[in-house]
Amino acid sequence: MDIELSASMMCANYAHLEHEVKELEAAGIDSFHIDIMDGSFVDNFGMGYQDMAYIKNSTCKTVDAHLMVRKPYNYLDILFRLGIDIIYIHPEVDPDPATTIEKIHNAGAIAGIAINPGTSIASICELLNTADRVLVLGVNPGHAGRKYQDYVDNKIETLISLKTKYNYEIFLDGAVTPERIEKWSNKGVKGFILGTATLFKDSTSYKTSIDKIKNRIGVA
Ligand code: S6P
Ligand code: MG
Repeated sequence: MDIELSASMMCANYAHLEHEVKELEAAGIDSFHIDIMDGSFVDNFGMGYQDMAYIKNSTCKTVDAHLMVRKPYNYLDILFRLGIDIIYIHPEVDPDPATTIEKIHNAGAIAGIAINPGTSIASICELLNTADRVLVLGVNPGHAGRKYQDYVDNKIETLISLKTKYNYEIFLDGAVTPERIEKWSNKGVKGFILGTATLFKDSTSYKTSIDKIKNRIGVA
């Protein structure tokens, strides 16, 4: 089974970012996830321009930006300049999400739509034609350590059933535990954003946590 494990860098130790990146790489992480917030769409501020530049320049692995912001279109040029590989937008706060996705594609980046627990598939269905990825939030957005919303399970099942028709990959973000990785990877979910529920939970080393996940689902 080919899955992708991504580190949510908002949960890492900011005082030692370079060390964190290197340690995560050595532990076998596949990519880095960077949460960007505007204090308006969500009541928090995530990482900033300098953090993104620093992480992007410290690794050869892919780096994504999860834009929890209103009007994500306005942030794209800065992300293109930094060479961010994957950009997730929340369509419900973009006046024209299809144009934003087109602009991401024209810049050669991968485009994803992020959907909150309270966002229905019906409301974003047309965008599935153009998005490369769907980032399903299992928690309400804006903070690490939030409670998983069980009703999201139905949405993940529906998105799995539509994924061949529309040709996208599904990633899960928020309260991702080893149990959820096992359950959903078996059903066809491709990637998992690891935060305080798994990777940044306690003093367990990143390698031990990642090995435990990989052993559990039977990948080397
Ligand atoms: C949530 C954000 C996430 C979190 C991550 C935290 O708004 O998009 O990327 O940083 O999910 O993980 P956890 O395990 O603390 O929920
Ligand atoms: Mg995120």
